[in-house]
Amino acid sequence: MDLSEIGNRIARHFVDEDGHLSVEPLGEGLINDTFLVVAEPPGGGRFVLQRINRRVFPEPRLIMENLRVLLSHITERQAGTDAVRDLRFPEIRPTRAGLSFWVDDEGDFWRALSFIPDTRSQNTLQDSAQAEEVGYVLGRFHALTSDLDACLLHDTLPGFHIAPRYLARFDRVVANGVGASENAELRFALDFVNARRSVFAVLEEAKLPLRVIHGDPKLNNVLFDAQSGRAASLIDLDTVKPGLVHYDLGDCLRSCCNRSGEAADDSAKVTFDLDVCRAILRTYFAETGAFLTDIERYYLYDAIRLLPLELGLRFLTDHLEGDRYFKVEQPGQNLQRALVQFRLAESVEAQEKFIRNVIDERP
Ligand code: GN1
Ligand code: MG
Repeated sequence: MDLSEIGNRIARHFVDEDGHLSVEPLGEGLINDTFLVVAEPPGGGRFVLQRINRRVFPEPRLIMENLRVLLSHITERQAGTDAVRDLRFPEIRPTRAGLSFWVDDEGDFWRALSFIPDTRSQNTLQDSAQAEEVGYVLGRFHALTSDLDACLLHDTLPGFHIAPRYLARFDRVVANGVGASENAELRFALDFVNARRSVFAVLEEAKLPLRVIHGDPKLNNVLFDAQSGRAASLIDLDTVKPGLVHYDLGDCLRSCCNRSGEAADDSAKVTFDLDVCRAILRTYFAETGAFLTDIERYYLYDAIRLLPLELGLRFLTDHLEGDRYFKVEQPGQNLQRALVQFRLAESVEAQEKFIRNVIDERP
């Protein structure tokens, strides 16, 4: 049975009536399996069905608990504010039995979320107006959650974004003899990491405040309103947890400022777009200026350099380990993804002075 058929069978547990369901793959996530389910009347409606990758998320239950805490906090915070700019977030769609997930015969966790209509997502930015919307939505997310006690959230993915741990894992893989190769691209990637070993611990050693973070605010997790083009939502809330805002900003900028996209064919052409960075930071700071401290601001450059390096290292390690974490369509794809991130990190390094100036521009 293929995955869509399995999805179709599972989707039934999330609808009350026995009408026809169409189930199609949705999005480009590299971890979970995601489907759009369209239920014909009498049940009616559209929703998003996901199988949580248990190899990545050891306790999927915690994801749903976090989601409840987060959504109720945000709903409360948005009540009474300027509703025109309210962000929309997916709601949990329970099973027929009223549970927040369905566990199948294999022990896999499935959950359903409401579909946010009249929006679209993108893999590359079109213009600086969109960049401003991205900065707004991430800043607004941090502002809305700035008074949510981070201790109320579980760590759904222990070690996520703790860069020295990725380096330690890489070292273990390489120490096992994996990666010794004449392949020039692989050699370049291994040397690239080794030349930057001291960079990986910078954020962890900086004693920065723990806040509520999104964890994965890359461009295609921003939904834009289909009519107005304004940011309407920040989706993919599975990695929301206590962390450093630096992970979020670094991740958002490595995704948006790479105008060639994460899947660029020619990594040599990948650069970090300073204008996009400026536009995102301007609107981000406008939303977060009230609580972001000078020390947090000081370390933003380090985050902008670290996050592409970190993701590149994660792709590279997964390539060396046989593509067990990130989905691939063909062998070598995780190495190509790593090269894209390393070229991006190189472009960040080359523009350090300018990026620091942009960070220092006050809104
Ligand atoms: C993964 O599955 P997806 O595409 O939402 C990864 C992110 C990476 C991203 C790169 C839990 O996110 O950290 O930045 O791929 N998520 C996890 O595309 O590892
Ligand atoms: Mg994700």
